[in-house]
Amino acid sequence: MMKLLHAADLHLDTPFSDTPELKQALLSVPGQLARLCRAEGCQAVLLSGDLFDGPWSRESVQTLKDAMEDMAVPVFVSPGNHDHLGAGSPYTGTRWPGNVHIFESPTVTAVEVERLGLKVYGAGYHGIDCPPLLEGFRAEGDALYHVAVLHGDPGQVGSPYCPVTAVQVRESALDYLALGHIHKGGHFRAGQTLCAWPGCAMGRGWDETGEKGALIVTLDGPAQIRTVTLEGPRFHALRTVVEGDPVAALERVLPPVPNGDYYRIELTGETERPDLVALRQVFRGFAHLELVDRTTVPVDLWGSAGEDTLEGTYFQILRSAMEHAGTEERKTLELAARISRQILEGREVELP
Ligand SMILES: [Mn+2]
Repeated sequence: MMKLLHAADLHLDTPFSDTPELKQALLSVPGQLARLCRAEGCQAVLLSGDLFDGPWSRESVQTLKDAMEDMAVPVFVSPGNHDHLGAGSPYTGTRWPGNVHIFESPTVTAVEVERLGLKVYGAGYHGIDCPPLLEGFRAEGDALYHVAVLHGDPGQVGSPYCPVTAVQVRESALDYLALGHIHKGGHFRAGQTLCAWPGCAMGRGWDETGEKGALIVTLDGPAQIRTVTLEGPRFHALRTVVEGDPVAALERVLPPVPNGDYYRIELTGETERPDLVALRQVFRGFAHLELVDRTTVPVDLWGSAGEDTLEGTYFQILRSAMEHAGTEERKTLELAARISRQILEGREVELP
């Protein structure tokens, strides 16, 4: 059986201008991958590009090299759009450990690890975009296992980032296609081939929420993947409806035990304005808690109903109609009253 570790989109040296404390966390990712590789007994490692975010530091390059050496198995890298092989690339300008193979050709080439019966195909970006490299590609030869490592976009046909289609995947005759580029993990099967992308290795902001990590791939018959979450901060963008007690509303979405994750919580609903300062105090155990107040002040719908004014008569008519209406019609009448009230009070009209 063949066991592989697949990771991508580390984006080392991400600037983190708002959250500088995350620099060190991100720098721990290569070491975590090395420990995972050893603990799982992986026989090779596939790194599908964007290992660096852009301008790279010596410290990050050295950290990655040390981790790769520590993996002590063949490591294959396919540079992506963020870490392409153009001028100043860390891949061509510096020496890498002997077990590392960087796919430097802009077209697909292959390397065979004969003692493993493994043939690995790959290519590297030479600029910020890349043509569809798998168009017309087909794995060939008598190796036991055929895998490819690429930075490619499985989502859009016209993508400038090596678009990958289900037809290409089916025709590839690969056992496994290790992609990078899309930061939220995913996979699909086409023909005998499993195409998967792990997503980014660590969440770096509000657009990279939830658990992040790497994939353990087993090739023994049809390829199988298992996601392993890495240590590091997680971003959670959540929303809660306040009905009365805002503390209860937050307790519904926050875990019972505070942690160091990043939470951005939108408070919604029709309620008295929540006191954000007091709420932050209640939940001070959460190191990174951002509260966004999107609640609206309650509307006194029927306040003037029955008064001897045009407004009072109007609301009285709506209220009387509601008494004889069915459930759906009641909802419509209440909505009419609500919109009318919002207009009368000069508020923004909120449609459901
Ligand atoms: Mn990326």
